This record gives sequence, C-alpha cells and structure tokens, in this order.
Amino acid sequence: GKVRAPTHIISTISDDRGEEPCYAGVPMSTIIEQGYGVGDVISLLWFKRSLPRYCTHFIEICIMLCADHGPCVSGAHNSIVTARAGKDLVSSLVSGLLTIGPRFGGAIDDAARYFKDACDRGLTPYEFVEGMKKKGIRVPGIGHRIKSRDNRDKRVQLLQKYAHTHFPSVKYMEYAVQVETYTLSKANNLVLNVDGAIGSLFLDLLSGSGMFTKQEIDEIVEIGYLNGLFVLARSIGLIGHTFDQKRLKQPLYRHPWEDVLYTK
Ligand code: Q5B
Repeated sequence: GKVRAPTHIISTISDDRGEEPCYAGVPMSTIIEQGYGVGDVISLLWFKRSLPRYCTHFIEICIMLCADHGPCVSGAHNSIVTARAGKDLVSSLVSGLLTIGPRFGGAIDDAARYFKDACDRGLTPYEFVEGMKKKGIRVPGIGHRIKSRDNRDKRVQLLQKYAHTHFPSVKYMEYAVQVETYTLSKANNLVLNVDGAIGSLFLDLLSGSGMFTKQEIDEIVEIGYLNGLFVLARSIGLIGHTFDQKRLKQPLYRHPWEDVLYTK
C-alpha cells in the first residue's frame, strides 16, 4: 500500500485545498451566503464550532467595545509615537500591541482563571481577595486608572446588560460583581474593569451555552484564549491611530523635559 511520509505540521482549523477555503469545515460560500459575521468566523477558527447567535453576537460586542479607548492608553500611545517616528503600519501596530499584558488589556485570561477557581471552590469574596493579597497578586480584572465607583465603565455595564438579557446563566459574572463590591469597600477605583467583565462573562458563555465540555472549558482557560479578544479588538484602534498620525503629518515625538523628574 501507499506509505504516507510523516507531516511536519498538523492543522485542524482551516483548509484551502479544495475549490473554496473552509473554516472548521464550513465552506466560504456558506459563510458569505448565510450571512455569518466576524463572531461566527472567530467561533469557527478559535473554538472550531458554530456557536449560537447570542454567543457570536457577544463576541462581536467585545470586539466593538474594546476596539479603542482613546489616545492616552499605553497601546495607542506607543503606536502614535512609533508612527510619528516614521515607521510603517506593521511596526506601529505591533509596538502598541506589545504593551498588552497583565496591567493593560491582557488581564482577561487571568481574570477568568482566578474568578473560576475562586467561584468553583466556593470562596467568599473576602477569602478570595485577601488570599490574593497574601500572595502579593493583584486581582486581575479589578481596578482602573480613570474608572471608579462614581465613574463606572459604560462598557462593563453594556456587557452585563447583554448577558443578563441573553445568557442562560451569569453565575461567574455575579461572583465577579460580589468581588467588586468587596474591593470597592477598600478603594474607589477597584471596580470590575472591562478585562474582568469579559473574563467572567466568557466563563458564563462557555459553561452556559452547552457547547463545551468541562474538559474543553478547562483547556480554553488554561491555554488562555481570551486575551485574544482584546488583542484582536485593539488592533482596530491601533491601526486607526497610526493612520491618524500619518494623515495629520505629525512630526517626531519628543517628550518634554518639564514632564520628567530628573533626580539622583
Ligand atoms: N490595587 C489597572 O492601577 C491597574 C488592584 C489593587 C488588588 C487589584 C490595577 C491593576 C489588575 C490588572 C487589570 C486591566 C494597573 C485594566 C485595561 C483596558 C483599558 C485601559 C484604560 C482600555 C490600575 C493603588 C493601590 C495599591 C494597589 C491596589 C490596584 N489594583 N489591589 N487588586 N487589581 N489591575 N488590568 O490605578 O496599598 O497603595 O499598595 O493592576 O485588570 O487595561 O482605559 O486605561 O480599554 O484601554 O495605577 O480600559 O488596578 O493603581 O497601581 O497605584 O495601586 O490599589 O495594590 O494599593 P492604578 P496603583 P497600596 S483595564
């Protein structure tokens, strides 16, 4: 019989060998003719399955809400400075993306990990938050530079409203809100932030949709899929900031001396 040489790559999400490309087995013509959206494409290529519309719309809401948050945040600032140094689109984009991490935009996976573990183990918010403090770990998904108890993040409220209306269960989000109630008793800016809202609500999507086994949920949380939502979304804004600087023909950026504390 035929002997198949061992392959160097295994791939399971897409196939371009036939008449038309397929995403997780779904042909491109179906994607276009059936009116699939970006949320459906993400669910095919990341989760390898077609999710119900309320889930793919939630993914699209996350993308739209996280696309940009003004020029002052770390990512946009880096992209702006890089574009003004005369660099190309890809360099400006990646210099912004490289700021995404545990403090800025990249706390979604850790928020999901810690909220899931604490909620599943039945820890009270007090036990969870104080336990984190003892370990010297900031609670991912909690805290914001400009948002506070009196200046809530509208994005978080919109995500919560959507989930309350469409999700069968919001158990993890409710746990995150209880954690927020406790952290707000410590400081005004320790609100549930956009990373924490997406992290906890995605747990609700995964466990409430009936589309994932417990093992698959654990794998998604362990591998860390969810920061991908912020990375993808914010790329839209970072590209926008790069074009903006080039359109405005902005010169090389130099930070003013007056804004630096020179000290020994
Ligand atoms: N403390 C976000 O800190 C920030 C605490 C905490 C316990 C916490 C901080 C934090 C976890 C990571 C996270 C996502 C760095 C944020 C985002 C996207 C964005 C961004 C935008 C967009 C802010 C003052 C005191 C200290 C701290 C304590 C602070 N956070 N304790 N758990 N989580 N959060 N990141 O205001 O006793 O004085 O030492 O790391 O979820 O990135 O718009 O800007 O769309 O672009 O700088 O929304 O919360 O506060 O560092 O001066 O701390 O609060 O231990 O206590 P701040 P600090 P003490 S959303």
